[in-house]
Amino acid sequence: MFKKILIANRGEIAVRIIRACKELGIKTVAVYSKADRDSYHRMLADEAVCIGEASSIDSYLYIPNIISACELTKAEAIHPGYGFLSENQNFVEICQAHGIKFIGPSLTTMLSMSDKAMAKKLAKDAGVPVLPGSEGALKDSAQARMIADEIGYPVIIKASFGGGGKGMRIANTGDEVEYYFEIAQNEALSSFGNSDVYIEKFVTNPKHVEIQILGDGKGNAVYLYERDCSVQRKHQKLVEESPCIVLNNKQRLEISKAARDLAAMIKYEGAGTLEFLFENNNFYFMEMNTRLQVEHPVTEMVCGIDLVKEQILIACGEHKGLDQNNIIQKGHAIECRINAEDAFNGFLPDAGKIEELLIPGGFNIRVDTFVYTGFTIPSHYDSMIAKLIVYGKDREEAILKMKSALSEFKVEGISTTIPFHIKIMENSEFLSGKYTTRLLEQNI
Ligand code: MV4
Repeated sequence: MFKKILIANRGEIAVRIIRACKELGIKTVAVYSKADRDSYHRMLADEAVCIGEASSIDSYLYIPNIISACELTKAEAIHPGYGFLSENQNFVEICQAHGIKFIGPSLTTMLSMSDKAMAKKLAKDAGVPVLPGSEGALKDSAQARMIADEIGYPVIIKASFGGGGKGMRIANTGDEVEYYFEIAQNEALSSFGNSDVYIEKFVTNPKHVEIQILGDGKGNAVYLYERDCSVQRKHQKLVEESPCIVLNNKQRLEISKAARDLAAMIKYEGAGTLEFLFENNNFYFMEMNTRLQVEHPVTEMVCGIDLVKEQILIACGEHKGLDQNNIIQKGHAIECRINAEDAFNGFLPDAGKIEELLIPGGFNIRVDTFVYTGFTIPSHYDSMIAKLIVYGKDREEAILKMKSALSEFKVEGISTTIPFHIKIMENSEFLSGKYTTRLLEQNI
């Protein structure tokens, strides 16, 4: 087992990872920026190293200082959390060169999945359903138009190295394809440093369903079922739940097994997520996230498995073996992301001092956070200040529990998305479970 792990992250996820380490008897090293001096993750860790200025570029993304902190404290492994360096291939290579274990997939796995067009090819090879479209990157706008004419409109042009919705263009005609092709290429180049784009059929009103998997890096993988992440605004998820209640068991198993097969085929190591679109009872693979995700607790609650502990056990090679028979999805979990934003004013971020904080509690209510009464939220980072996760025997109980917990949750001094979440929990489309990614643009 590792003796000491450095957590290359901040906020609630740093706290979450430190807790898992403590339970495994592993010493922890926090890194923090000058803006995070009073942050909870710094206080909780056994050791803490300041890695630079407030701006992420100069601290949480600054590889030399993170490696130095690791060598200084003799930490053997780095957990990257999500965001920041979690999917940075350069960082994985540098960790390797310094003899530090990166807790996550291998460099080659990360490389193949970072190219979405290549990931789609691999998925197809593993028997995972994908949308019709170009095989790999497009050569020119004429080729784009030809393929679009073949598969039919609407189509979507996507950046091969994109993700999270950036650099996507929807085209309804051949002229639009030709017109958007260059725009998409330029946007891809300026956003992701690579101009490759690919094209596929556009699904107009899908659910965003993803499958959590764990792999041992030797070709064995298990699935931990699905999360419905369709409540999004501008590609930011707001609410996630498991199970996705519109799936029947046959569909659930089919898609879970397909995801597991892809993970096994690429000898995936650690925790990963395969994103799918779901419409008219069909699944289509989108991309794979090679990191722990924000919404992982939803899966933890329904499967009763600590995903961060699993990641650590797999990374240190002491895992007793992944067994699908031990993974049973039971009950219903919902997560609401509590952001320091004014939902009724364009979701404008609202940094500042938390004058008073009252955290809800009770049976099967979990709050993952790093803020406390008197804490000043730095303006330099993500606006998420807490995740409220509830578990119930069924969806109805989970929703009632969520409403009750949201009404208990008091954050004074700043605006939060709590009132907005209460509205979602009362929305008829949400209550029906049939809501799609267009819920927020069409309702609320
Ligand atoms: C799509 C799609 C429909 N058809 N691809 C969004 C983020 C990225 N992971 C992929 N995304 C989508 N890809 C095809 N072929 C719909 C989305 C999508 C979306 C698109 C536009 C505006 C909001 C959206 C919300 C969720 C998913």
